[in-house]
Amino acid sequence: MKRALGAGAGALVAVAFAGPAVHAQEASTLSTQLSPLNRSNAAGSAMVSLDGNRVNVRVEANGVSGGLPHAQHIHIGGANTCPPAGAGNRDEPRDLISTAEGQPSYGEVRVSLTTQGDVGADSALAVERFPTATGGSYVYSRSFDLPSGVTADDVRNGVVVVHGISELYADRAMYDGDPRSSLKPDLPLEATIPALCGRLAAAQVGSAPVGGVAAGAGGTAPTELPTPVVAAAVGLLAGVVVLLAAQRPAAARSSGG
Ligand SMILES: [Cu+2]
Repeated sequence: MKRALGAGAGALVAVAFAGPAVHAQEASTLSTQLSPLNRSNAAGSAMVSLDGNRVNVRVEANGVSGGLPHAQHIHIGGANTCPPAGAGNRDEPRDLISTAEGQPSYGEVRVSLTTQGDVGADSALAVERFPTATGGSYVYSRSFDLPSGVTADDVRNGVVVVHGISELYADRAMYDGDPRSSLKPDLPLEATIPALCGRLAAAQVGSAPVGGVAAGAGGTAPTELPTPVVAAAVGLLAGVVVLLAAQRPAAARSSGG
């Protein structure tokens, strides 16, 4: 009886190991902290779960222009990184980095993180289908199939960019001002300028989930919504770790994490 139980547990561990062992270099969960660009005073995080061509993307943004939509994308190409200070080479006293000026760093829009409908590059400026930052923050979560021509490997090199800063020119509460968008001249620069940027990387096992714990400062309702989901994921992971630890010699347990 005990022997049968042991074999069963062993099989379970083997199943748990199959994913990571086979895809050792293909992380299925990516994450990044989003850093402010163009003095946006914003902060955030992004997490991308990959399952073949299917992805779940979660973006949390705080301190972004309130009551306004924020275009957000996975950019792929260029140097696969966020633009450094000084990347904006326009004749601009504040050294602002337009979306176009950032492209040598993060490449072009390949996935549009819309709330519904198309997620391809054609939806890059579909303003009505991007999340609105009620109260200056939002949490976005959506599962979708990658658009044609974009692979999971592309996404592993992706950079998440959130756009829109209304505080730069004229009325601070709306996208306005004279400077024009580098993407679409009939839009103000404020509507498309990068506000947050983060390069996706394999999520580290044992690290705190991105954006899940350090959300105490704002305490806004949208921030708290997905916590149970994160907690469930962490709980599941912890269960696997405990299961694995139980199968190892005692000496090996201290190295977990
Ligand atoms: Cu973008």
